[in-house]
Amino acid sequence: MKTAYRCSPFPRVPPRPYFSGCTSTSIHVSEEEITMKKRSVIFAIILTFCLATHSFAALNNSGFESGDTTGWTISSVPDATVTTVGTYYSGQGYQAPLNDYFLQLSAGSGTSGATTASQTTWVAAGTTINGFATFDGQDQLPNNDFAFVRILLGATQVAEPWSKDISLVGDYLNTAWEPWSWTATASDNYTLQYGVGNGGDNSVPSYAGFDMSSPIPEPSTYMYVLLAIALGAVEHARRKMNVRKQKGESYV
Ligand SMILES: [Ca+2]
Ligand SMILES: [Ca+2]
Repeated sequence: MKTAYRCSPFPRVPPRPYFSGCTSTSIHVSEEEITMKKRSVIFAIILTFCLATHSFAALNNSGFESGDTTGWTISSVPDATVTTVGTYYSGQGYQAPLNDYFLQLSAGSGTSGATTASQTTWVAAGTTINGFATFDGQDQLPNNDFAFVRILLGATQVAEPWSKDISLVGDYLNTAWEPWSWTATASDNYTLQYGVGNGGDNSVPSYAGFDMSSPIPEPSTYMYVLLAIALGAVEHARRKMNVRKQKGESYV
């Protein structure tokens, strides 16, 4: 049978000096307050750690909804066009897949490189980035114009989650909007790069379109938050038990 002795003359755990004299009521409130404060601090530390290490630092103007290329670094070849549009027609009609605007790049008249738009940001391990891309091929083989979505670490390409060229879509043909995604296996400062270029010669430039929404933290993030909540609850229970022991409560 469970019996509780709030002011037991023979406490199982020697009371602290301020527990003497049967002043347990006022002491009880004080200990609970201390426990709650400590629990809150621990909980905040765990949450801060989780959010700092497992959430994605969103790209600036990722969906081009500012109506321009704010936040993006542009590298273009001669005669290239870099613009944000809402609709566009070339063989088929294109409309922004996400909200009102998307980025449209043209291959210009260069052959040694592509027209690109790049942005570097911190990506936590396990985070997935999603987007949409389309290739509007204006040329014919052997002039193999191309377009891509690449992930870089510095100058090193670590992934190419989407790419198209004339050899894949056919002469003078284009694609609908196509989804792409990439998941970081390690945390680092990655560069997301969109591009389109000429192949073979420097004429008849092809086009490409790009759009994306704001990245969403992976389910793993929520798992860590749940873990933090669980740890907070365990810590609370442990401290509550300690308070009861100090007051000499028995649960035999
Ligand atoms: Ca958009
Ligand atoms: Ca071309």
